[in-house]
Amino acid sequence: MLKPNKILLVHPLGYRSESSGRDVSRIANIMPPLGLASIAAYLKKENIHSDIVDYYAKPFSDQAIKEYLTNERPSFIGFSCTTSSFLDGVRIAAMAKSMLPGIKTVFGGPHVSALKTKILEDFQEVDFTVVGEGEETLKELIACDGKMDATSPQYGLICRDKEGRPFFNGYRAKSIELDTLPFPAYEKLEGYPHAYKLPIFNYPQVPNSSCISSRGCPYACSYCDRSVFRNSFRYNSAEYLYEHLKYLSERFHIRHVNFYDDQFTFNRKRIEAFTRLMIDRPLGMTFNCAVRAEHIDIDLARMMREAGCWMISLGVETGDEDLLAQHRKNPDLTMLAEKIRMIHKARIRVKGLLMMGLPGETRGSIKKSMDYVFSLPIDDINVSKFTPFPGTPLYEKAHELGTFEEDWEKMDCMHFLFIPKGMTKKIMERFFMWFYIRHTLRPKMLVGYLTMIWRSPDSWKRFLINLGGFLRFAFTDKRIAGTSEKRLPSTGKASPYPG
Ligand code: B12
Ligand code: SF4
Repeated sequence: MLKPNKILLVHPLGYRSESSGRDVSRIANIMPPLGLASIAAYLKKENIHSDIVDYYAKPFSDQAIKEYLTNERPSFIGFSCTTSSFLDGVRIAAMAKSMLPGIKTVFGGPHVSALKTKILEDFQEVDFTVVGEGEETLKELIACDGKMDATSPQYGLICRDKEGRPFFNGYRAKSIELDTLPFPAYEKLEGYPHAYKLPIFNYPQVPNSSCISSRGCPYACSYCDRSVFRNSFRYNSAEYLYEHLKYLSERFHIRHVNFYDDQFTFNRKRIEAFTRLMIDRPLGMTFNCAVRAEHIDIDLARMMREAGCWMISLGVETGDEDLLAQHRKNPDLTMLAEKIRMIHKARIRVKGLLMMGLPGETRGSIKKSMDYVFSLPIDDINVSKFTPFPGTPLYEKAHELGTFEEDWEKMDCMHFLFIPKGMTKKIMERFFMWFYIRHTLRPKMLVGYLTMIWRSPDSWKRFLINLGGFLRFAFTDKRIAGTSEKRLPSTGKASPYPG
């Protein structure tokens, strides 16, 4: 007999556990699964018991899951998946079903929200998927012990009808008001906060954490998957946000927070009020956030700095105006440069987020991106390899715009799976490496990294301990060090779509 009202929530790794120690991406940062933590807190309020297993923080968790299933016998197991971690979730779901045949598996997150009924068509291991935000839909699913079908009135859920055909009866009519949600159940993440680490050189103090204070983004960039929260913008009030940080500080002694909101400053009034609270009633905490250049000005930047803002990330994507116009709709590189200089003037570090390999990318456009970035006071960069994710406007057209190897397990922005017309993988890899080498070897950057010895001493410690892994990545371009990356055992389903 399985226990109703009980669910094990799992954050899969996406590849074999044995590779985790050599995964340069995991070495560089390990983030708490905030979606699962939010769901767990919400379920607790609704008297539904949940526990969380996070393979990112504890890669060798198969045994822990087996023991949990044997001892606790939950009626549900739920998975939070991006595209690259989805097949690992399917592997664990199969393992759970082989141990407890009656257990019901439910998947949520961007990958299943984007692909909707296709997931249940192709993966028998998956009983339900939740499209969009998960708190209320999962509660309803567990409350009726999974006895939902195509005739049930609930929205946001995909299940199979009596003939076994996947069925989606649409999005939920109303989104959650974020101030009604309890703070995420960080306490259910084993080892929190010390098991989690923000990206190296991205924080001044430890312990630190990531945090979310809004959902959704009204823009529609061609490479961005907004299948979960879509195009509205909902947010926590300044007061809620302040109380959230206070809670993190008092309960877990967090001293720095990285906001992963898509549009932290989209509502200027909210951030003004938040900065006032942080200035008037200081918590001794610093924070980072990401903004779009249109939504920052010098007064706001100064207030943010006074409130503890340490670093702001901005999507630059490319220094080529034609490419920008195609993919981001606001090709004003002059305005972007002004905003970057302005943030720098407000004494906030600037991180530029770039993407290489968008459709239309050429040698010329990459060179333009380098020249643009190196002409600006940008302190840190992140260049990701463009990947056409399901749910993005570019996904459907990817095969027309270049060659695309749709291998989900490798869709982690660290592999060039899409090659734009006129380019080759080899050229792209060379430029990618060249971009980072040129960036890092500039005297200004070298001095900047040196100042991190006192501005972020913990980062230096981590950097030196893992120097071998980073150098190997720089020269072999392999996310997971070794002769070949350890893949999941083949399910024969790596990509059910034409490649
Ligand atoms: C923070 C973040 C990260 C962090 C940490 C991710 C983590 N551990 O959770 C880091 C930096 C490590 C990261 C890495 C990557 N990320 Co990321 N990331 C985000 C970001 C900005 C916020 C995620 C978040 O916390 N959201 C807030 C919570 C509350 O929402 P949520 O997690 O989606 O959960 C809700 C629902 O999805 C649903 N749900 C989720 N899980 C479950 C489970 C069940 C059972 C149910 C019922 C429901 C459910 O309910 C939740 C609450 O409402 C999102 C964009 C976004 N705004 O969401 C991108 C995003 C998820 N990332 C993305 C990508 C591409 C990546 C990377 C591949 C590359 C990269 N950009 O670095 C890697 C892949 C890592 C991996 N193996 O999964 C894409 C995913 C696209 C896709 N289809 O895969 C997104 C959507 C960005 C985008 N717009 O394109 N990411
Ligand atoms: S890339 Fe940023 S601005 Fe563009 S749609 Fe995605 S979240 Fe919004």
